[in-house]
Amino acid sequence: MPSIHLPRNWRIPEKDVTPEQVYLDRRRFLRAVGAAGMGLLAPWSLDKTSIGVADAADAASTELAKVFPAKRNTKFAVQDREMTREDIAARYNNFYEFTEEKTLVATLARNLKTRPWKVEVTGLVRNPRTFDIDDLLHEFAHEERIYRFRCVEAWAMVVPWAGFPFSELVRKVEPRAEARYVRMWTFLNPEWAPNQKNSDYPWPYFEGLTLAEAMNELTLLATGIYGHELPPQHGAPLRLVVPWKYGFKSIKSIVKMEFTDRQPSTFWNQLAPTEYDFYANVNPKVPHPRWSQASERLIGTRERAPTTLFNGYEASVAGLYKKP
Ligand SMILES: Nc1nc2c(c(=O)[nH]1)N[C@H]1C(S)=C(S)[C@@H](COP(=O)(O)O)O[C@H]1N2
Ligand SMILES: [Mo]
Repeated sequence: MPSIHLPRNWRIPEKDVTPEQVYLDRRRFLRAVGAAGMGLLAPWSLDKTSIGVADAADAASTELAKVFPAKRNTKFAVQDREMTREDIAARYNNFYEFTEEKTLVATLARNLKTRPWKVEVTGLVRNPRTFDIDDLLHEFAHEERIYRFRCVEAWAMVVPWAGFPFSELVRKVEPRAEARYVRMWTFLNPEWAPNQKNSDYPWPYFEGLTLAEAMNELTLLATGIYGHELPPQHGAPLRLVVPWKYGFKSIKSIVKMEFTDRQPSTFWNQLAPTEYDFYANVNPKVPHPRWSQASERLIGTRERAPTTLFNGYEASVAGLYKKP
């Protein structure tokens, strides 16, 4: 579609002012036109010699339009709470690599360069692989799921992620019998992320799950949110989402995973072991040493609501923690 310039969608200022539905309808329209145009209707699109540097962005956007919006999987819905408005969720972020000021993350994280981007999967697996993010987008069937999300700081939101089950990636790489955990790392690049040079945190951010947790049906590798690819502040181009755990487990902008036989140490546990444990399962009865976890604030509203065990996902995950 050389005639339609469609930049990366977080740079479309229009996105901020267009009601989400209009915006999505427009993307669906572009996707339909793109599909038809590549086939029969637009002979100029076959003229490879005209595809120059300027068209590379168009090509990337056309590819993304094949993935987003992903088809909603209605099995994963939230009945008792409204979805958080996109402009609220996208302006209230934790991404300490950039800043510790939630409302400034979106602006600073624009420096995150998400192409090219590789994700190395290594360790105790039969098929170690390094995925290019664009291959990963197409190799794994994407779906949309609406999840509750609960930060350890006692705020909560409800957002539509797009991505694929972590279990699908596990199946591809085939962990060896000894593998019990998976460890994950975020990028290290102080040129993009000022707080990686201005602070004494043990960068890069690292997290981990048990293999059973990674295999749970709720565990998602997300590449999108609100019907489009992840904007940088939400952890582009690939982040973890484990909705029954406190938000810090859901590591952003993943570059590497390692399957291992030992429980990995984690960023926040290393910094403050008495405050942030490896499991970090949402539990109203276990207060943080400095505040209660009994209730939570719903961002974008004036409401507080009671916290629920496993953030409302007890039926899916309680079995993971039953002593044999
Ligand atoms: N790499 C990285 N991942 C991270 C964080 C971070 O600072 N760096 N913050 C975590 C915390 S505390 C939360 S609550 C969520 C916030 O995700 P959101 O900004 O998309 O809502 O990301 C998590 N993942
Ligand atoms: Mo958090």
